[in-house]
Amino acid sequence: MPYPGDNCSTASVLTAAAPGAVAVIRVQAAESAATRAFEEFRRADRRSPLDAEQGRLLYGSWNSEDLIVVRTADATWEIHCHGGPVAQQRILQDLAAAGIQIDPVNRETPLADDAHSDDAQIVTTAIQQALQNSRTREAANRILQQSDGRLLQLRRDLRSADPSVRQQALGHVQKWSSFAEHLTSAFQITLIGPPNAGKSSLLNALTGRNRAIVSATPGTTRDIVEAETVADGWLLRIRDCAGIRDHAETLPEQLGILKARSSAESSDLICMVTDEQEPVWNTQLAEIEQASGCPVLMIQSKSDLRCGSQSRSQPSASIGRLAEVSVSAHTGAGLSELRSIIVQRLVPELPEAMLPLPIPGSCTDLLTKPCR
Ligand SMILES: Nc1nc2c(ncn2[C@@H]2O[C@H](COP(=O)(O)OP(=O)(O)OP(=O)(O)O)[C@@H](O)[C@H]2O)c(=O)[nH]1
Ligand SMILES: [Mg+2]
Repeated sequence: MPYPGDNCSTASVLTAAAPGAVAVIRVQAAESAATRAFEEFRRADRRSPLDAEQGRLLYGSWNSEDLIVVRTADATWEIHCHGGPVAQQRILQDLAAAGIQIDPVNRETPLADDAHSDDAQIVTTAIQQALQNSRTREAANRILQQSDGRLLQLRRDLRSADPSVRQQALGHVQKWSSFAEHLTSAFQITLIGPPNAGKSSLLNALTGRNRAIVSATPGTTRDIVEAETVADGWLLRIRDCAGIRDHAETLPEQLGILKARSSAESSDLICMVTDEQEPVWNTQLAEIEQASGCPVLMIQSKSDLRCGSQSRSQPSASIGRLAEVSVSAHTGAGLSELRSIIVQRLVPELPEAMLPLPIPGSCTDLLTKPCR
């Protein structure tokens, strides 16, 4: 889309009129007006929103307030600022001073449909809360994409839809609910395996932190140790647990194993770590694998100790089937492959860019509550 003429530059507040945590101001402006307007936007790297790629979040400040600017089309930007009226007003004044005409009352916003303003409020609140809770740029981007009115449109469509169409829409909510939920919360991954398999070393290597104690003494880890990392834009909370064996000798060891099993039960993914050099498999590990309600990924550790001719296609002697990835926490070999496989297991499919997503909280209510 070309830049509009100077006298067609406009700014509209897209969020509801009531004060909220975040306000979104859309600016459609001629190049000269946009240049003047964004003079107030400061970033350490001095990058201008006029040159930004579409969809990239630019963090910066405006009148000493932290905010985000995102270019959504050639000549259109969104300013995501504090939702208080004073903060919004100061930005609108600066935009007006730059020659941009301010739309009086959210005229064009899909979120301000008077007839269904309670629905609009639900969506606005859910998106604001989700944005506040998102921890990665990719997640924030996906949530922001939802603020273009698509959720309200779906709601409107559902009002007039027959029951089978409504059913389909609910199926859609179901299908993407885990995806949407993890835009604001971490995936839980549990590292399970026999003692000394290299679980704690793997936790440290994957998260880049010296979080868990590593030692050559089997049974070092007793309690659960967790740490977070981001892979392909997804937040992962990885838990390292006590090594599992069939005849635990002491009460602390038995309790540690119970905790490990319970963590595995509440996980989104179990990583079964076994040391190919010292294959150990036991009935408890087999039980955890069989009873798991989530995907199980087989990992061979300590690949640096393996003879050169062996590769990841070797079946694990202990498990009797293929390990899916071999890693070395010491050399880092296989770690990036492991990260990719973990993400594939957790997010096997991505929604199309234009799909409405059941953003956690009220959005799900909005799509599931009966239409008036
Ligand atoms: N060569 C090599 N040694 C490793 C690797 N990962 C772990 N180790 C060694 O294996 C031993 C056990 O490692 P840990 O990470 O403590 O194993 P664990 O599974 O957490 O053990 P427990 O907590 O006792 O169940 C230590 O001596 C580590 O240095 C690896 O990738 N390569
Ligand atoms: Mg350990």
